[in-house]
Amino acid sequence: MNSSRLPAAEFEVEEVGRAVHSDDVDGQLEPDAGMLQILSADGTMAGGLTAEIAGSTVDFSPYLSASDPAHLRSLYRDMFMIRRFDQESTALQRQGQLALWVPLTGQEAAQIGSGRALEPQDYAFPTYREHGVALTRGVELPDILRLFRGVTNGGWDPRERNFHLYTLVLAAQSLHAVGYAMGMQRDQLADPSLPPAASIAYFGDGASSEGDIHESMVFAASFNAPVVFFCQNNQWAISVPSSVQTRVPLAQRAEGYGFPGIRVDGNDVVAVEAVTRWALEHARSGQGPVLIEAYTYRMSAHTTADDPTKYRLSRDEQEWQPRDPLARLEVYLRSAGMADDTFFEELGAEARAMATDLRQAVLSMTAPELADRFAAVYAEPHPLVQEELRFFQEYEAGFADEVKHA
Ligand SMILES: Cc1ncc(C[n+]2csc(CCOP(=O)(O)OP(=O)(O)O)c2C)c(N)n1
Ligand SMILES: [Mg+2]
Repeated sequence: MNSSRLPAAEFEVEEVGRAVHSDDVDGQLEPDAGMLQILSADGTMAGGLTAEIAGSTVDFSPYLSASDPAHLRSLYRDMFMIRRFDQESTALQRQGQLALWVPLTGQEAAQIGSGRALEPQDYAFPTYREHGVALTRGVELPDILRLFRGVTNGGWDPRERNFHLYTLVLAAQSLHAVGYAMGMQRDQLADPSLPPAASIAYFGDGASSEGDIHESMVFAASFNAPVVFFCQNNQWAISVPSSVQTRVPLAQRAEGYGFPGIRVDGNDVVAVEAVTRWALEHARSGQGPVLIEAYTYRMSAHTTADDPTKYRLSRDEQEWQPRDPLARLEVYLRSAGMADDTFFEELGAEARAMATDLRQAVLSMTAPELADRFAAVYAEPHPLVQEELRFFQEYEAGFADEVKHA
């Protein structure tokens, strides 16, 4: 792997004393430093994909789907549907139907590619942005919005999909993923007839600075846990550029823990899928953890509560437009004769129908009784919670007259 050292982030101090990033660093690491790619931004597919990992050459050919038209179309389909889902969810939030929305636009290839690499017995631990991975795990899309409408504490049964609930505490899910992987490792020892399985921990460039990530990686290495750490480096942690989180490409950190680290073009769905399939197989077959850094770009706001024009240049956003993960696959599918206008038109119609159904599903979601929330605090009744419930009920009863006259 490339071992280039990047310049330290330089800071200026504003009058108010807040550190700001200087323009010369501009939030960008060297984009191509050791990055694996097969489908380039202009839609050209390379002949193969190899990399030097831990002193030997790995050939990703057995994991590549580049020559399978139906598979490539289905990858495109997933990316297209989840982008449409993202747009509709943003609109629903703007219309007051969701409390908040976390957009994924720009990260479709990183999520669909890695999600499609998983086998049913593998287990994924997402952050709050992994709507694309949720789609690949068969989570019903309206269920994701139940959380953002505030009508549930979860949204789906993680055990049904081997897809954990969204985790908002940065990096906490990486510890869960390692613990789960160690459990699967022991289950496998106890019952060798179980299919080998791995877990995958999703996290961001900002979360990579959390102590939980360090602890997870130490444990994973010490116990040779079957876990893949999948870092989507979308180059921003809200308003903080990734160059403040690290002086080296994040994938290089794996070397210090003693397991392979791979930097892949996170906007190249074919490469992401191949590399993740390799990494999962590596983990499942007892060879230990792998760190994948999917180098991508958050093309939208951090959440609908954020305004990126306050801290990044539209010039940078425009620079990433031509590297769009969907556009490059569309160019390839068309030029290789694997998809025509009819395919894209039908997909457009299918996505519009999905968005209509999604909207109806959201509008028909009923709010839970607030009093029921008190029962979800502890498994057993608790005197303090019961006292608070009584207070709440008395408080609500104080408005009974108003409700009658309304
Ligand atoms: C432990 C913790 N600290 C801070 C936050 C507030 N917070 C929420 S998202 C976020 C940025 C995370 O950036 P990154 O890990 O790059 O993921 P991204 O949002 O870009 O997908 C922060 C600081 C939090 N949720 N949890
Ligand atoms: Mg980020």
